[in-house]
Amino acid sequence: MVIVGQHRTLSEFATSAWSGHDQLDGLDAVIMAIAKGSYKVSQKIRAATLADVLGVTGETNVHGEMVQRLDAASSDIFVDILRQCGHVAVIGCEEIEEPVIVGDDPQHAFMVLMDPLDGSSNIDVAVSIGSIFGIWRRSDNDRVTDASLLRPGNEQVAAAYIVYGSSTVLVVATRNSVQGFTLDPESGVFVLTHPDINIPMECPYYSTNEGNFKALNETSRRAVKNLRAAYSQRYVGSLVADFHRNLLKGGIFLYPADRNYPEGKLRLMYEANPLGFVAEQAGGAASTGKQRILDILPEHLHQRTPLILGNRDVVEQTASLIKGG
Ligand code: AHM
Ligand code: MG
Repeated sequence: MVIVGQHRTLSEFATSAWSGHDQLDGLDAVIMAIAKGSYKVSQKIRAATLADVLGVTGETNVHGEMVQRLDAASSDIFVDILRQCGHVAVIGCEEIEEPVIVGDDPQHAFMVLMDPLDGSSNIDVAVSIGSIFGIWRRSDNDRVTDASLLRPGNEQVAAAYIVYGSSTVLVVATRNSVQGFTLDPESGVFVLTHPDINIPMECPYYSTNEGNFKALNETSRRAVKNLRAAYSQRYVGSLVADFHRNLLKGGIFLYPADRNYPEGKLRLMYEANPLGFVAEQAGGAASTGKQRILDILPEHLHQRTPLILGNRDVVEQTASLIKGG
């Protein structure tokens, strides 16, 4: 059953909200490119086992074609589609060492940083995974270099993520609002299903890897114990899926620095900044425990960070415990 007719489509929303407005002019094309890419990725995910794309890069499938891992395939899909959309100057990608420079004509007004397939441990076990995008506006007439992407998260003009779960949902945040769209798998069209998302004040859930408890320092252990005492635990192990649930239902995600990851595990530019932006625009917060995520001045593209993300009050309380307050 095609449900598009009853809802406002992403394309209709994008044209009215994200084109012709100063800072956001052209954002509609970038978001539509992301949506188109995510439809292709969602189809690949659904067909993955049958299509034999879960193997290691370098294998050959029955058609004699090289088999691509799903994360490499997703990266290629989004890079191609963002290049072609005509509004993106440079792309930074978790899967690619160096930034992909597209061009610096005035119309190439946006810079995109992305984790094309988040939740690597869940890719081949049929559990929800996602894609994450941070979007910056290029300063007019600036030449685009590898260093152009090293900007703090508070300069993002938009951020988006897709969760490939029991349904495929695209959430887009700008400084005006956070909107959620669900993919109609028959038509390939996204429709507005979650207008004006605000994170609930209540915080029923905390999401953290409890298996890491012994590797935490004393203050982080205290913070986790505090969460245990107050909330139910939910942990998918795909950041996008954990964040999406907490955004809609209320909750907090925590991945502190630990013995295995002294700088934290998650990536500042591809994961923490975009989801931190979404969280803040929805009334939540994002912190390292010591500072606001969006205030960090990045030193390199692939740097990691501790991350506390979600309900504002609980993020602040948890950060203060981790700081040793
Ligand atoms: P990835 O980008 O390779 O998928 O790694 C990031 C993922 C997040 O999606 C998730 O929150 C976290 O790693 C889970 O880590 P762990 O398995 O250590 O709990
Ligand atoms: Mg990831």
